[in-house]
Amino acid sequence: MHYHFTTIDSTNTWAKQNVHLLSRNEITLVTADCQTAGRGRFKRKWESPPNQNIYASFCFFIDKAQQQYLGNIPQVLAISAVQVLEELGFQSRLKWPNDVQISNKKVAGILCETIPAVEGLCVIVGIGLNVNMPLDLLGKIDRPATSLLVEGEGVYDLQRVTALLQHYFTTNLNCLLTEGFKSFLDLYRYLVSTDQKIRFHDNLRVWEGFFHSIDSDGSLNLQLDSGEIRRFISGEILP
Ligand code: BT5
Repeated sequence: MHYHFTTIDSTNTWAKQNVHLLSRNEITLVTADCQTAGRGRFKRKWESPPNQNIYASFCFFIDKAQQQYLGNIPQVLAISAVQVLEELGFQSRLKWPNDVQISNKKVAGILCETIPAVEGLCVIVGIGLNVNMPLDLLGKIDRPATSLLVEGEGVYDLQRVTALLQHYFTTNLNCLLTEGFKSFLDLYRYLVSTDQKIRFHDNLRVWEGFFHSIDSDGSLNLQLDSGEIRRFISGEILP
């Protein structure tokens, strides 16, 4: 099932408000040409100008046993975006947990939300991927941002890029939910730069330390000055 809108407030918000329209047995894709209230994490805004970028939410149901992989779902969508970009000729990397970057500039961001459902959860994982966004609009964003147009050669077909993303994510999600994150761990560790001093916000307070490693479940291991290693399953590395 695929719902497409010319203009919508946010594809994630629409999906959350219309759970009854989402398929129980397959991924429902919700896309829009433009978002008037695109959302990032922590109530931040996602710039969503018309007809330039991909704004897509993948919606599906997981059962109780699969909930152990919830934190890995946005990571696997980020990996899928990297694979799409690679197929298009771009080398990208990840900033933990799931920002997609080209040359240290953000090209895609991911927002994963859930709603309680019978015997499990409805997962709504949204991605904004800057495809044909020009430099002047990117320059208005308060953190370094880029697009395929700026990094590559010319304009990209949004439908083709969306179809590629749908293909990779469908395959990867199936693998995650049946086999677990171990199949992605080597690639994820390769794509995320560790071994650096970072400031880290865990939704409660700011930590300073050394980004020691990625744990086997995809979480971040932060080494504090005391030598202690603390494991975080969510939060963000501060700029
Ligand atoms: C994210 O949040 O990166 C999640 C973005 C998810 C957007 C998709 S679009 C489809 C679906 N529907 C929605 O409403 N949302 C999802 P966060 O890590 O909090 O990053 C937000 C920050 O990224 C902002 O505060 C800006 O600094 C920056 N930013 C905003 N718009 C951007 C853009 N188009 N490209 C790059 N960076 C941007």
